[in-house]
Order: sequence, then C-alpha cells, then structure tokens
Amino acid sequence: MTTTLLPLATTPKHIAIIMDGNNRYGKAQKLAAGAGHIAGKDALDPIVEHCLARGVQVLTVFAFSSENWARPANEVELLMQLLEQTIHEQMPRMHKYRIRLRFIGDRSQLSPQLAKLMSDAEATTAQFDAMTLVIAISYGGQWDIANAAQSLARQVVDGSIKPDDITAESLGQAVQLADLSAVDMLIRTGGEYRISNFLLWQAAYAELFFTPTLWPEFTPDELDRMMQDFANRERRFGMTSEQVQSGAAQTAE
Ligand code: M2E
Repeated sequence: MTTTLLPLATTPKHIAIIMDGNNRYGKAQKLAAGAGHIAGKDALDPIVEHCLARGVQVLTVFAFSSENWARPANEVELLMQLLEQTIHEQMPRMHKYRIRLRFIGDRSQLSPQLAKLMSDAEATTAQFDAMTLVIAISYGGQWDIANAAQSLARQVVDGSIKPDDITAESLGQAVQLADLSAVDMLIRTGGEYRISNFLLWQAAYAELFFTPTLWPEFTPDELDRMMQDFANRERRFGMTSEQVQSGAAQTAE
C-alpha cells in the first residue's frame, strides 16, 4: 500500500545514520550470535525507499567504523562477509531505483576482493542520479580529517599551495564527500548519545536525532517523524521563541 506523504516545508538534502543496536536486538530476540547484524542488514531497504520517496539527495550510513576492528575476530569476519554479500545483493536495487553507490573509509585495511567489489559497484552506478547511497566502511571522522591534512601537506611540500592556504575552506574540500552537500540530519539509533567519530567535519551543523529504537526495528514511520521534527526546527532557525509565536516565521516566506 502506498500512502500519500504531505510535503515538508524543508526536506533534508543529506541524512546520515549511525545504525546501532544490532547485537542488542539479537540478544533480546534470543538469536544466534551475529544474527542481529543479519536482521540489521534488512532494515536499510525500507529506509532507502522512504528517502527516495521524500526526495532526499544523499543517505550516508555507518556500516563499519575504524573502531569496529577491535570487536571479537569472529564478529569482524561476519561483518566483512555480510558487507560483501550485501553489496552483491544491493546491486539490482541500485539499478531499479537508479541509486548511485559510494563508499568512504580506509580501503587499505580491507581485503582486495572487498575493495574490488566496492570500486566495481561505484563504477557501475556512477551514472545514476535518483539518490546517492554512501556506505562508510572502516571509516572514522578523525581518520578522514587526518587524511585531508596529509593531502594538503603534500601540496605544500610540492609547492602547489602555501601553509596559509590551509583553511577551513580548503580542508573542507579535501575531506570525504566534499562534492556533496553537508549533512543536515544525523540520526543515531540504539539509545546512545554519541557521534562516535562518524562524519565530524561534514556534520558540523547537522541537526541531531537520537532514538532508543534498535536499528533492526527502525522504520520509515519513525524516520518520517524525525523529518517532520527537522522541518519544524528549520522553521525556528535563528528566531527567538517570541518571534516564532508572533508569527515572524510567515513573514520570512
Ligand atoms: C550495508 C553495507 O552491519 C552491516 C552489515 C552489512 C550490511 N550493512 C550493515 C550495511 O550497512 C553495504 C550496502 Cl551496499 C548496504 C548496507
């Protein structure tokens, strides 16, 4: 069944999600070890479809962090296997919906076959423009910023820029996703109130949303309520509560 969505006053262009709570979901449901991640893998599809329906341009999800390498070896192995399997499985959907797939993170840490799968998936979806789905794998915000600093430092050494050319503007052009719009909404499921080294630079001005809902139970309905909340926050942006109450929002339209 399709329900009509009422238009939002402001639609976020870029939503980022920390998909936390898979293991706790697995334990609560008495699933076998690791099965929470398998459940989590399926929760993304309806979220992607809802973002498409709402006209979101970019959805970035945190699939595997720099810190996740410290998890038990068997869990890391399962996650790597699930990543490969998921990328394979997602390809028909990328073609069906014309979604561009991109990956961010430190690829030097990944197996050659996973790295190849990722670059092949990027190449075969590069012409799609309905939405961009960004998967963060072996990603950390501090790694991203350090990596950008290294690339500018190399340009200083080769003489193409001066130290004074290293600015918030130029560093911002050297981090991952610099060609896309900044993160408007950063969502974390699973009840923790942390950013956990996700998109530190790109989410500098993002509206933050936290929910106790475990990732496998997160639904398009809950996402849409957050998007409505986002639109209401945008309406109030920069105004005092008195201005909002006096209807100053209308004069700004
Ligand atoms: C994902 C990866 O916990 C992770 C296990 C694998 C699936 N997953 C969650 C992802 O985030 C790749 C694609 Cl193409 C889509 C989703």
